[in-house]
Amino acid sequence: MFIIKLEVIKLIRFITSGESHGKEILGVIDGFPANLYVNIDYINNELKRRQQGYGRSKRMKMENDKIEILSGVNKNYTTGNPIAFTIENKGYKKNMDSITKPRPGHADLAGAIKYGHDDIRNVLERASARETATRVAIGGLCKLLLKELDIYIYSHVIEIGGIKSSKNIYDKLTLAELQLADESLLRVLDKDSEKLMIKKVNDAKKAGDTLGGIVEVIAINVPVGLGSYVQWDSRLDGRIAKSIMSIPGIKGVEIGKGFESSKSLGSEVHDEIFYKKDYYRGSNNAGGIEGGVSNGEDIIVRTVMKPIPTLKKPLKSIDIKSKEDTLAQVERSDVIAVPSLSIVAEAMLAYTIANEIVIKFSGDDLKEIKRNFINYKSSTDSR
Ligand code: EPS
Repeated sequence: MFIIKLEVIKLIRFITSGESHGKEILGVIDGFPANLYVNIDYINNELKRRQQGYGRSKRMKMENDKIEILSGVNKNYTTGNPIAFTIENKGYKKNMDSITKPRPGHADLAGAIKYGHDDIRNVLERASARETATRVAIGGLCKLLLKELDIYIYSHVIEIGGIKSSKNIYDKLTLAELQLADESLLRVLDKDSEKLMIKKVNDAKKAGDTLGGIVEVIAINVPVGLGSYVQWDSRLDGRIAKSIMSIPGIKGVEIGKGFESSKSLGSEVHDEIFYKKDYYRGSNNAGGIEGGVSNGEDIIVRTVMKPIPTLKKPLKSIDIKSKEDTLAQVERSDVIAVPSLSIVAEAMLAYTIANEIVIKFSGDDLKEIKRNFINYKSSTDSR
């Protein structure tokens, strides 16, 4: 008889709670290392970045997202205890009207059937992308941890409604330019394409319609050796894909050249290996991950958001009470939320990488993580 000994692996875990028009939204983070300085202004600025972006609803002008930390932080430093926080909903509403006309593309119908609700309000209030504000706060905390190790995450929008930006990480884009995404209305770095995209958003709005798009997220200075090929669920690419796919509205995730790489020969895709003081590659089509393990190159993730399902010119639906033909519920909503997705995807990538850092460099205390990290980097051929 085999006895399988289950190892207790240190992990950063989080859950969120709250509804779109409830009093507050909340998060609890467990397993976060002690002794990290929590720069609240930095986290609040991350929340502000998520609220920017052309094409969002009036709700974003109304909210002024800020976190209030309730536990796990003392005199601005993490204690190693679970960290709990809230974000106020200025859009708090009591006794909202019931909804019975599910919107195609939203969680409305499947959620109402699954949980046995006659009122779809119970589904959509939680399925709302409002929840992503809590993820951005958690991502902000993770980014602060990553900064201590000189790891940074950037993102920008590379496509909206089928219009492509000419600048992406594989084409003409520099790191310096990437850092300018915050200054753009749509987080697009090709100004000519951005103008066309803004027109497309305006046209969709006029027509009572919505749009989706594609975001590119890049993590730099990630060390070799995060994730593992030894077990299916420890692969870094699998973990990244799961965390990004879990963002509302996401329909696809690519690592590196992704789907594009299937069109090329192996000799054109794989990144040749060189050595000068350390290993380096001639290209990074793999997006920084080989065999489920980070290889020291930048981690490149692209993700696709479907068009927002709440349409001013609604699609056909069925009233779940009468079972009669109807048109879907019309609610105040966004025409597009791809620029916000860009920040949420940064947050989820930051969380996933921070989690891998804690697994690999097993720290309860930030100082211990730093020691292990520096020691590892100086004792291996790794960047
Ligand atoms: C959302 C609808 C809009 C968005 C909301 C997501 O809110 P409201 O119904 O109050 O106008 O603004 O996004 C957020 C509140 C947010 O913080 O991102 C929806 O239907 O999912």
